[in-house]
Amino acid sequence: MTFPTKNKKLLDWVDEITALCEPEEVYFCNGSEEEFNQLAQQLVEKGTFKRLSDAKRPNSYWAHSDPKDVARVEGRTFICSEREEDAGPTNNWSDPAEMKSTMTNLYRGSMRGRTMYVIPFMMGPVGSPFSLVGVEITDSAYVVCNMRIMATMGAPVLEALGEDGDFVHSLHSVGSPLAEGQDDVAWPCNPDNIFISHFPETREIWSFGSGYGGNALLGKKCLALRIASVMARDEGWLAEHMLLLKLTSPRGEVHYVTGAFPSACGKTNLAMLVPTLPGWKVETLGDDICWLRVGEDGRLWGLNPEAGFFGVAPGTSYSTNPSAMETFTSNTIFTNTALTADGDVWWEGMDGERPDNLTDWTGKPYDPDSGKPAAHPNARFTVSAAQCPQIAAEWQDPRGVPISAMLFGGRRRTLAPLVTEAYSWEHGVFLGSTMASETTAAAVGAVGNLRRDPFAMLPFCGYHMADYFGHWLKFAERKDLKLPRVYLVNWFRKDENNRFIWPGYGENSRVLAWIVDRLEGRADAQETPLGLVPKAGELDLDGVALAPGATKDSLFAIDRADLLAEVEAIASHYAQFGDRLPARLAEELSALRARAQV
Ligand code: GTP
Ligand code: SPV
Ligand code: MN
Repeated sequence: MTFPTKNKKLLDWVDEITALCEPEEVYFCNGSEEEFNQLAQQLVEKGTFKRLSDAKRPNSYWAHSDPKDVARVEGRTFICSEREEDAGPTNNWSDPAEMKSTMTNLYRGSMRGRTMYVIPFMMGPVGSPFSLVGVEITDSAYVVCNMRIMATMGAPVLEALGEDGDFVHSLHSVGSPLAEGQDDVAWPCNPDNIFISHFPETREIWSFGSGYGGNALLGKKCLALRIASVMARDEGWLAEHMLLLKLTSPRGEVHYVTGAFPSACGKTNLAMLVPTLPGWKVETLGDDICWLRVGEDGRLWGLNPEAGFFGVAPGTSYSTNPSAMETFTSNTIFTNTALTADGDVWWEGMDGERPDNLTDWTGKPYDPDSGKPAAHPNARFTVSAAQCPQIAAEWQDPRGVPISAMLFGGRRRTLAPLVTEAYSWEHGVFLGSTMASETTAAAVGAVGNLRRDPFAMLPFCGYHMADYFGHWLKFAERKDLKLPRVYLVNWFRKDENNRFIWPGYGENSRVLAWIVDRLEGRADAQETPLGLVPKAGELDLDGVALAPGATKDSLFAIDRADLLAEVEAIASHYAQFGDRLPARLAEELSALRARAQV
């Protein structure tokens, strides 16, 4: 086959991987709709995809994975920097040469009997100086179909690549070669040999064994976060696990806001918020990743590098997230949701009654008495961002948009108030670096355990976490900058009956409104040990349905014993970084301890 590129690095690499992985054939993707349709049809014939009813959800597909391949695998994710200390205590590290040798053995012949797809892709809008080009080589047509939604593919990418342009080498194999005449399975994978490896110095990604989400769609977490965070450290910008939204107040004031929440903690929902407060408007720019750079005006400018959403399905309904529901009415891939008898998708938390005769996410008839959910808790939809009814007109502006405020948040049943404003940028870095959240189904492992997840980047920072804190702090040293204000939010406080106190979703607009009032100098705040909270009457709670018996105090009260325990928990979290922890953060901790003990 002749390839539509003269890029020597790419042609050489394709040859090298072809020789290593021994695919039956090599296919160079052009990103066209026709190509997508052909691959989707092949996946239907193989049983990987089921086409949904065209009357219900045109041009959409349902897939269900191997039950051993349902989420990111943090324990098998590696940062293979030259020096172990550069990966830091929060990452798995492996020597790059050793990892390459181990994985080369795994890749040898791993694509036998399969087609090897070459996907040139771009993260970031075409024409933006900030966009990054990668090439993913994969033996999964499911990955190709998802990548076409999540990234830019095709001619503009090859043009940007040119004859000698470089790209992030992103290699992926499901690790399931087929012997002569062997039948394929619907979801090939190799769950006992998963490796998601990153080589930050050479900007390479090697993924093996999993076909699911961030393990396999390598432009997303692997490139746009883990590799990009290292580039950002070296070049003075930020690559963050953040949503990006545009907020317009009833007075017409426009503010762009980012939000860093851990996986399955509310980014997509906040990005597509439909305000309950009259006159407010939210428009969406991104739901998972934001790259931030200093603009000529000294502000931080944010850009969503993704073209689509890979969003959590369970819990999504017309009452919680109507915009998401309208986004995936067509042209969508659903993975690990349940399937209805009439060829549509369903999941727990969707509007209305649970339909009868469901097929569960494992492909079997659903037994409602099993006590198990019909959809996997990490079931996802893959859909183009352009289909979102409230997408902001400027979402692909090559310059990005200027950020007024950054939110950090997580799931904490206690302690963290509904909203807290940082005293300063440095205090904001302290809040980000000490974030904690209960674990979710987005990663393999136990759910509901409180863990520190600094900046929601614990699984995604490609270098030493303490150096990353230092990188954030450096922005404060530049006196020419007009940095955004930082807020900590928590939609997930619970009462003694384990009920969420705050209704969340559209009602979160009340918190956004207070933040704009702060930015515009209209609202007063009150000091607490954790930061500034709204003064009495400054947060509009008129008509809000809190959990029975709850008051504003239930959302903001800081229990003294909890606070003292938190100080010690932060101290032990920081202890893992030793001398590498920036002095400023140790000072912030001392200041918190002093405020807590008053
Ligand atoms: P990733 O794609 O994994 O990074 O997740 P995310 O941060 O985008 O989370 P998402 O918005 O998909 O929400 C995850 C789950 O939390 C869904 O089940 C939501 O319904 C639920 N959720 C989101 N926002 C709120 C909220 O304000 N309150 C409550 N109680 N639940 C929420
Ligand atoms: C996350 O886990 O934060 C996700 C889903 O956004 S995945 O792409 O699988 O990482
Ligand atoms: Mn995410």
